Amino acid sequence: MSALKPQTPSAPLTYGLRPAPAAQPRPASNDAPDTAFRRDFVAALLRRPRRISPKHFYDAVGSDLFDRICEQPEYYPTRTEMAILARHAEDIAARIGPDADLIEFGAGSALKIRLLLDALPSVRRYVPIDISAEHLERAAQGLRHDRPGLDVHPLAADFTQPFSLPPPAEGARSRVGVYFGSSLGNFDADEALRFLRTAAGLLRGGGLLIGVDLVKDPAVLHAAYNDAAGVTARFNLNLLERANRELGAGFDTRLWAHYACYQPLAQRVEMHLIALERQVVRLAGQCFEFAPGDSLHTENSQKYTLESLRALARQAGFGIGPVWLDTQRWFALQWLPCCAGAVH
Ligand code: AVI
Repeated sequence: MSALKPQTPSAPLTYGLRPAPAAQPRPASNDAPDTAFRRDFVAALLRRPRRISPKHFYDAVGSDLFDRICEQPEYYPTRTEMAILARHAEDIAARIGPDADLIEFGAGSALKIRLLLDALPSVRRYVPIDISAEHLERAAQGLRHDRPGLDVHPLAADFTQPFSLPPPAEGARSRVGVYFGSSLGNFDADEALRFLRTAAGLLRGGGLLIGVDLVKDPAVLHAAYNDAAGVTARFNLNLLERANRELGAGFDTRLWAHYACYQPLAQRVEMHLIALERQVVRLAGQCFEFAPGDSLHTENSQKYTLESLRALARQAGFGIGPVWLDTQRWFALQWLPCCAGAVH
């Protein structure tokens, strides 16, 4: 971890942190549409400490950058989860059972579900849910093309807000959720419990297959969120670029640094954007001043133990089924059966 210390007195200050690539600030504007992003972004800058929900990373650019993070050698969660899925797909499919409707929360590019679908030819309907409509539609089209018999029903929604699922497909025996990628860890504790409770209500008679990242050597975690190619840094800084694109904000991203570090007491990686110089940014008719070292907290990525995950799942009303792990025990795919009940 770098200290907040200037490296050179003359050049732009980088405080030991990775400087951002050059950016094109846009003119400030007060007439950007009143979107959830605008409301949340302004509120985030007014709050102390400044903090925004990581769901706002995922515009089309951010979603593409996230896909690139998953390909970085240091970012082990995606390939580790894929390897667990590939190895145990038959066992997992046996738990899910025949004629299920599959609901995927935070589907993204729908890569992992393909491994499961191969082992579950009787799936009635696949409902990928994602906040990024563009990304979702692209993934759904690819899947329809590759699996012409599959009923793919994409839902562009923020599933942390109320939303409705399509009715069960004809002949569906159960509704099963999948939540890959340890995205549960991007919620705070209350949100995670709320999400799991909602899922337990929606998936009655079925269950939830959830992938979570486990507590491990902090050096491994540090590298995963500070990849050498700087893709995670670009992903983080894209939040400011998104504010420039959508809200006419005037952020100069060269004056901000990506900062990610593991917090052992909370067992989570925290990601921040840190101002490198004093600056004033106009946004939504207001001026926001930043001093060197000021932070915008952009993400928490909670790491779990099997015990902490299971305690949370039980609290939300799930039962505890088998878990599938990689040989290093870095990542877990946990089956959480729901109490019996009809498909609604
Ligand atoms: C989507 N989510 C589980 C990722 C994570 O690891 O927390 C997001 C991410 N942030 C930086 N790198 C990846």
